[in-house]
Amino acid sequence: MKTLVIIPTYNEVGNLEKLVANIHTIVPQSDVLIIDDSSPDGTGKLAEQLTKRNKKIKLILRPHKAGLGSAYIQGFKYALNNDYDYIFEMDADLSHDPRYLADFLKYAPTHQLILGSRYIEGGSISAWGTGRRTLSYLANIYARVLLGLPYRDLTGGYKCYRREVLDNIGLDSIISEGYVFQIETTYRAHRKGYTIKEIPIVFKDRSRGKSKISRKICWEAIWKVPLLRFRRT
Ligand SMILES: Nc1nc2c(ncn2[C@@H]2O[C@H](COP(=O)(O)OP(=O)(O)O)[C@@H](O)[C@H]2O)c(=O)[nH]1
Ligand SMILES: [Mg+2]
Repeated sequence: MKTLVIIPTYNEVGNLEKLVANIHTIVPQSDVLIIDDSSPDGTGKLAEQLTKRNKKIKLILRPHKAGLGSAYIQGFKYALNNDYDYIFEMDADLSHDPRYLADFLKYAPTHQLILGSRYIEGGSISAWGTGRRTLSYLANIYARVLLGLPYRDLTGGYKCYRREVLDNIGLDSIISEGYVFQIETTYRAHRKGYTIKEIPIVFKDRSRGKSKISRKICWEAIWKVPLLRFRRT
């Protein structure tokens, strides 16, 4: 099975090299696709050097910061065009421990979408402050109730898709740009009837660099989640 780990980056120069090395320790067979939006801190230049050293590292360099959603869509299309079977999403900031990649792969033969979950037994968040925890908790309840979804963690970005999911959820009609993208993709997969499984992950706060969450991203989630439901009818 061909496996691809997609990592969107914006100002992650202090995290990227270690992350990619740790990924390859756990899943040496996997390719890694970095999607960098011309980070001012030189993440893209570092990524270019990494691709020269290792054929299993790929890079898409985009001219401007254009959001997480469009970065992932570009990565998903790359995965479909290059015949990958298992496609991962993962943050670059070392919040997502690569050791869980092995857990995801245990379930991938039997489940079409696997969600790394902070909110089921065995999962947790270490080190986020109360404000960020509350925001994440409320965002999850909001999406779960409005969209009628049974999953506990809808906003996480550590996920594994089988290719048929990406092929059939309609990548070109996705409306989300920021973090609500994670909710929209899981909602679409659920509505198509794909088998979805949550596995526990311990989420660590980033130790280097800054979070890109913003008011704009939060507002987008508030108004787009009901819109997703509305578009259904
Ligand atoms: N290419 C790209 N990556 C982004 C963008 N916004 C965020 N990211 C990356 O998406 C991941 C999650 O962002 P992060 O700031 O850690 O969010 P948080 O963990 O929710 O605070 C990280 O790998 C970021 O570098 C963007 O506009 N473009
Ligand atoms: Mg993060």
